[in-house]
Amino acid sequence: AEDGYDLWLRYPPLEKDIRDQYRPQLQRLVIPKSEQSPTLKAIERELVRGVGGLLERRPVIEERISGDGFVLVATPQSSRDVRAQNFPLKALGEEGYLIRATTIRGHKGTVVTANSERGLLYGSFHLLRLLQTRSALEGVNIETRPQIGLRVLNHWDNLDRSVERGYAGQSIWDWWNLPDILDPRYTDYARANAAIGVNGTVLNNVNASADSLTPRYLAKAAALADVFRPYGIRVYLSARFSAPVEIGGLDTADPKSSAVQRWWNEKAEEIYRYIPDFGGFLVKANSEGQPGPQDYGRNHAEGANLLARALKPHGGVVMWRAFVYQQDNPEDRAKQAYSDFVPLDGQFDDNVIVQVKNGPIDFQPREPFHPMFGAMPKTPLMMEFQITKEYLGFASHLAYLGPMYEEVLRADTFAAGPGSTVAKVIDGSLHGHRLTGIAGVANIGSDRDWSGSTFNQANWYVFGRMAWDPRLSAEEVARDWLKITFSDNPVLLETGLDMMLASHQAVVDYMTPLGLAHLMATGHHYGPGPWVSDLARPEWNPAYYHRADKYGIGFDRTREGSNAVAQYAPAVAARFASRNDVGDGLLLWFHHLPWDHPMPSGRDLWQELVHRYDRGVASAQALQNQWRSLEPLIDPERFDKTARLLAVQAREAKWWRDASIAYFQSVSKRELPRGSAKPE
Ligand code: GCW
Repeated sequence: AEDGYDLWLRYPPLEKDIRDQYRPQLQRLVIPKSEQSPTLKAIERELVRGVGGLLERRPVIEERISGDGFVLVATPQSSRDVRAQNFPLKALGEEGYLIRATTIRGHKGTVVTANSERGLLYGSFHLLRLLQTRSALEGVNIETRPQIGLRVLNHWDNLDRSVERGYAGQSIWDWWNLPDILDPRYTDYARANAAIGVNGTVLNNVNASADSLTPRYLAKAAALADVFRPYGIRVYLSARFSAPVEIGGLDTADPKSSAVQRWWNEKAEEIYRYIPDFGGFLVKANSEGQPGPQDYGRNHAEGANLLARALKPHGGVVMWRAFVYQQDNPEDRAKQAYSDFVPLDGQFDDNVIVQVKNGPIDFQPREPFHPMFGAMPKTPLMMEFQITKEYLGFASHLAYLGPMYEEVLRADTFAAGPGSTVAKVIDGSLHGHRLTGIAGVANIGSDRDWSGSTFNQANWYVFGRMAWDPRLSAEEVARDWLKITFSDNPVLLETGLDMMLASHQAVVDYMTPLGLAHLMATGHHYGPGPWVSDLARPEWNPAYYHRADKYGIGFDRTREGSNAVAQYAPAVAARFASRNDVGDGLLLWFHHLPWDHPMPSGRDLWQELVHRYDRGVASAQALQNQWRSLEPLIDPERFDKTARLLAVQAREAKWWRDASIAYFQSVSKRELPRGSAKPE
């Protein structure tokens, strides 16, 4: 059944004409030494399954190439035939690969080669992707290596199997039955991630329980690490800063205490006994009530280095989060992380990487890029994207996040002159860092389709693809995904692409248009709540963000306001500070403007706001209609579930619009513009 379980590892028979073209090219599979290596075995299993399924004919497994139509998967060390070809592998590093059509000893075929078995793994998945997307093998010549080193999923999964901000069931980690029972799903999880190049996973929530570092749980994490290892995936854990007190019996977690340093050193040694290739720690400290170094009057660098020194002898890293803002701090929340971290540039140990959310507040439908990107040249910074849609309609709404990721990665920080994109900050090229990373907060759960809907899978997929190559466009990734997930029917592709590429802006329009942010209902963040203004922490109130009153709306972050613009490089600051140049998308993020402010459309601000809400609703309805038109091209199971979700989205887009406009109208006291849709 098409229940979505297979993700992008679907290998149904290709169209007959395409299949017939491929068959002679993929007759025999040669993977030297696969008997000894779990990774090579995994490759062989995948290729047999993939080629066998797509072409409805299993390739023959051979020791040595014996005829045309071979696929040789080997490093120069494992195959003399590869060695003899002298492929240019130097530039491919540890994980890159080369796929090339070639002739060996008179036989025509395809070689997948690399410097390591991990490279072979990624190359083999790429070969399968070529078939899934019906790309020609004739003359194929692909050379690629990942631009970013650590490409990791962050699971906000708790030890009781609940998932913070998870909307696809329970955690897939069955802690109770681990380590003895290994759900086959763990292997499929590893396959799916390897197929898109994800090479790390943080198993537990950043709001961490110290229990995850106890022997009982380390044994469970080790069992998962054993499953993932052949697929090139390392395990990391979120560490609770106060663990030395909670599970270590110490009376302090102060980084300056030698007993505390000793405790972490010993803990690291213990962890590496369980998991010899353990990746390291992810830490949320002094953020939203979590313990941290500031509890002892120490700063983030002192806290991060404490853990980094414990991991250092074993090769582990600390991913230290910059998502911090304090209770009772009067500073604009959008400025606080920069204020805390930028002065510490140069003070972090070399195995610390600071993990920064894409924007300065919190995964809002649209935010400007975080001002820390480019502002800490001496410190490696990694990106944190959210794949789960906490603020974008959970798993129910369709919002393809590719365009949002692309917008952020391509944003120019001007940190070292024009062209200093966020992508170049995080791939290390701008400031010459070797330690590089990108994290995605997973949208994975125990649901049969992993992510709560078919289209949500595309967000996991695009995260992986862009982590490998941040210069990819959202569109080309969406096209691949549609072909793999459904088919390459041109109507389906055209309509599907339209839907995906319009969907994120649609959500922005009906939730937080024109650069507004954080208008969601309290706590769960589902549905509108712009009227909320009485929460104890002011910066949790939507009113803190929109600042709407009789005269106008928006957050003034110019010099006259919070001056958050000054945290950006001068060229960027000047653009953001200008009402005319900032652009519609972020207008009210940076400016407080009167309701009658004239917009480029000829409407005034109030009319424009209403127009955007209407436009969002219209887009949500369009998604629904477009999908309906595809019914004959899609299997009933996935068609129906998606159709139902799109109906929910269209209904809730109206809810968002009507509630938001009703509220803003009660403040602005303005008439609804003529021609705008009447609230229902
Ligand atoms: O987006 C917010 C979420 C919290 C989350 C926090 C964070 C894990 O509402 O649930 O906590 O961000 O990123 O730490």
